[in-house]
Amino acid sequence: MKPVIVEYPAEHVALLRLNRPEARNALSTELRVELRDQFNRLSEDSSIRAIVITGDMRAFAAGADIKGMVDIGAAEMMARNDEKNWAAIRNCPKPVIAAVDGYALGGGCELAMHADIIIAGEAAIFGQPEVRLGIMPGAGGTQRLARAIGKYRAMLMLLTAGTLTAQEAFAAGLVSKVVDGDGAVAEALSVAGTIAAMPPLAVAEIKQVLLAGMETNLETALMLERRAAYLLFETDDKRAAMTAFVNKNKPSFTGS
Ligand code: CO8
Repeated sequence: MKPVIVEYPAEHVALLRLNRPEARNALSTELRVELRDQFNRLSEDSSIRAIVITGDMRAFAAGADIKGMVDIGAAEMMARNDEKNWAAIRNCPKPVIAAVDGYALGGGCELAMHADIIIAGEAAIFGQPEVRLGIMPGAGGTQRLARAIGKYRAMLMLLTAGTLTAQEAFAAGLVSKVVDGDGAVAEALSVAGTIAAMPPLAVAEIKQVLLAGMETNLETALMLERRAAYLLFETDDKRAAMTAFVNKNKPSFTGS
């Protein structure tokens, strides 16, 4: 069985389904390498404008594969160079939308937090329970969680292995939107379709500036924003979009 299933449910949209249901989509080395390869490929594929990543109804992903970590030490963890796998997702220039149903724990929660938008089914559960295993998050779980929900809620979750329901995660700022029943993937695809119909260069600049701006001071971030905003005035898609507005017709975008 392939650890990641790739589908193309709509024009310009790719859907990645984690496919280890028997292990609650635990992130085995094989699965991570496959995810890395897919993200590297989709990042380069100019026909793809948005990527949805999901698991199944029981689990988005229950974290790193604990069975593959029982007997390994620090040297082997370093040799695995898992950072390379995460970097492929982190550096993806296209918008990534996580559709989270069921458990998003440990590395699974970290994977969701690599996305730009998180759509949660109402039964989703988020947590970083690594402390229970005598370890801690290693793919952004302490840092991205604190940035998303603040120090005090993050500390409580991380130090007690506590979890958040979808609604709690939404209220805390970890989730973009909560949907009823099994509608998370459909909603994520709908959002992906909306983004895919936008001018791709504007989408790419917004993603890059928002993320880079969060890592720097406001003045520098505002300068980055202005530069990127000016740059977009040189694009064919800006001309097409504004001309279509004035002429009251529908533009199509080429990403140039
Ligand atoms: N790894 C391996 N196997 C898993 C994992 C996992 N993370 N989660 C579930 N499974 C397996 C179970 O072992 C079980 O297998 P089997 O049928 O062979 O016994 C099968 O999936 C089904 O699991 P359950 O019977 O437990 O299913 P439930 O629906 O009752 O419970 C839970 C689901 C709540 C998700 C439960 O399985 C659980 O608590 N899983 C572990 C969650 C966890 O602790 N995640 C954190 C892992 S550590 C991590 O992600 C970060 C590591 C960072 C390292 C540092 C890097 C630098």
